[in-house]
Amino acid sequence: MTTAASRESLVAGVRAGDRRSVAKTITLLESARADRAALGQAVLEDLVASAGSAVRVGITGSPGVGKSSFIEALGLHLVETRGERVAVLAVDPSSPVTGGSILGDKTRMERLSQAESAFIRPSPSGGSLGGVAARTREAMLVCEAAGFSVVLIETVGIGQSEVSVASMVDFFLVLLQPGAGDELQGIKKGVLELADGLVVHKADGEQRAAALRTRSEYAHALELLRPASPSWKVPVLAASARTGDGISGVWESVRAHREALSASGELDGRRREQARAWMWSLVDEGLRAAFRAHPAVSAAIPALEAEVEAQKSTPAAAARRLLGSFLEM
Ligand SMILES: Nc1nc2c(ncn2[C@@H]2O[C@H](COP(=O)(O)OP(=O)(O)OP(=O)(O)O)[C@@H](O)[C@H]2O)c(=O)[nH]1
Ligand SMILES: [Mg+2]
Repeated sequence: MTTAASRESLVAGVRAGDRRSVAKTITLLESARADRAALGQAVLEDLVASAGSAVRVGITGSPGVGKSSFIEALGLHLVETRGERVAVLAVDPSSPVTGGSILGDKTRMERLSQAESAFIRPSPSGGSLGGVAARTREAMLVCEAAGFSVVLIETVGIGQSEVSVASMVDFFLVLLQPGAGDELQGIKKGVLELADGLVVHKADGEQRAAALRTRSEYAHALELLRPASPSWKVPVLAASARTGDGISGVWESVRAHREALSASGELDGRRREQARAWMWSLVDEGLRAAFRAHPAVSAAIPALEAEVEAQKSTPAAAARRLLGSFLEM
C-alpha cells in the first residue's frame, strides 16, 4: 500500500471506531522510525478535528494502591451500566519494553480488556518522561477520534509523571491507602494540590474502618489547602475495586466537576491552557533533539562533558560553547 492509501484507510478505520486501526495508528506514532512516525502524525492531523469530546481522567497513587484494579472496576462500571466506551492509557516512563507493569495491567484488567467497548494500551516505553507523555497525549486524541467517550490514564505515583498526566486531563484523581499518613504513602503535597478528587481505596473488609478514618483525616487536611478552583470543592471519597463499593460515587463526582467547571468556563480554559503548554513542550523537545543531532554540537559534547566533570571548564562556559556551535549553523 502507498503511504497516502494507508493514511486514508487508517483515518477511516479509526473514525469507524475500529480498535485495530486505533492500535496501529498509536504504534506508528510511537515508532522510532522517522517514516512510520511521520505517517502516524499525518493520520493524527486528519483526526485531530474530531478529537476532544471525551471525559479525560488521570489516576495516580503510590505503587500497589490498586490503580489498575480500580481502573478495571471503574471501566467495567462505565461500560456495563453507563453505556460509555472506555479507553485506558498509561504514562510510566520507568516501564521497560517487557516490564512487569504491562504484564500486571493485562492481568489486573482482564475483564475490561475483553469488553467490546473498551480499549487498553500500556504505556509507551523508553525515552524521556516528556516523550512518553507526548505519545500518550497523541494516543488519547486517536481514541477520542475513534469515539471513546471516556479516557482513563494511569500514572505511576513516582517522579514527575503525575504532573504531566495532570496537565492532560480534565479530572485528576489521587488514590490513597487506608490507614497511612502522607509520609508513609509517599504522597507529595504538590500532588494533593493537583487533585480534583481523592479516593481512599481498598475500603473493604478489615481495612474499611481504617479507610474511613483516613478519609476524614484527608478531608481535614484539604481544608487547609487553598482551593484551585472557585467552583469546585475537592471531595474525599472511599471505594473498593474488590467489592465495587463507592465506584459509581467516584464517577458521579467526575460528572459533577464537569458540570460545575463547564458552567464557569473553567473547563474550556483548562483545555486551552493545556493545548498551549503542550505545544511549547513539543517545541522544547524538538529543540533538544535538534541540538543533540547537530554535527558540531554532538562532536563537541564528549570533550566538553569531560572538561566540566574534571572542573577544567565551568558548566556555564561549556554550555555557552555548545550553544555557540548550534546557533552558528
Ligand atoms: N483489599 C483490596 N485489595 C485490592 C483492591 N484493589 C486492588 N487490591 C490489591 O492491591 C494489589 C495491587 O493492585 P494493583 O491494581 O496492581 O495496584 P497498582 O496501583 O496498579 O500497582 P502498580 O501499577 O504496580 O503501581 C493487588 O494485590 C490487588 O489484589 C481492593 O479494592 N481491595
Ligand atoms: Mg498498575
